[in-house]
Amino acid sequence: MITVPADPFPFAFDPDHVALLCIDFQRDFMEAGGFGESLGNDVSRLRSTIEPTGRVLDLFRRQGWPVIHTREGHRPDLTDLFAAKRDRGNPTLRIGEEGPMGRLLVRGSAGHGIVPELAPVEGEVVLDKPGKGSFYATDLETILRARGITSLVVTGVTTEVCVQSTVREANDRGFESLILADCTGSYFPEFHQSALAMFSAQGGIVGWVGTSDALLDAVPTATAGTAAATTTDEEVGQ
Ligand code: C5J
Repeated sequence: MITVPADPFPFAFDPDHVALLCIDFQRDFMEAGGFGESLGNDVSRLRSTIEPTGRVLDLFRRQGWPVIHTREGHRPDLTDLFAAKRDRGNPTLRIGEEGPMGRLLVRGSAGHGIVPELAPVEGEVVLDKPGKGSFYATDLETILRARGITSLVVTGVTTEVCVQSTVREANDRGFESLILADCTGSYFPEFHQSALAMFSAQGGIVGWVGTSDALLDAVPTATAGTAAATTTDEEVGQ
């Protein structure tokens, strides 16, 4: 077992049963001209997550531990987009409309892709999801159970939206999540802090909160995972 200092108490995981979740590090949320900016957000607030997440990704790749990337978005014909989601808010552009990086939050457009710094490599799962939670309308649970994964290290954006939905869904399914504070981010710093506090409150009611450094320090350099290579989602390539 590997034990990582965390709130509310150390997070212990078996390296043969752990996976890294990289949630929605998409250009549409992280770069100018995307969906996040169309909603009036300052997307530069998410950029600080890239460097530490890159170091955690390197760790998982070195160890041979599974990595799963998610992308929020919709079919080009928008048949999986509820009106309730399409019409919410007062954006300059709506989902499916043409922006500087192609159609907003539509699979296959440039903006839907993951930022180049954190791009998936061959053998990593890329999971497309129409909602906020990564378990909703996806085969994530099947993928995790088929691999015997019980522990999740969670990174991604935004903390109080897709990360929060996902870790709550994971918790209800019996998975244990370590959410890395510096590898998650929000357009609203106060929401980031509040969401992290909610995860670890009440004895870890949703999960554990730690940092990339604490995780990196806790993993012995000689430890090599035995997990086999992951499968790539064939439906949509990066
Ligand atoms: C949002 C997400 N914020 N990935 N999506 O709409 O958190």
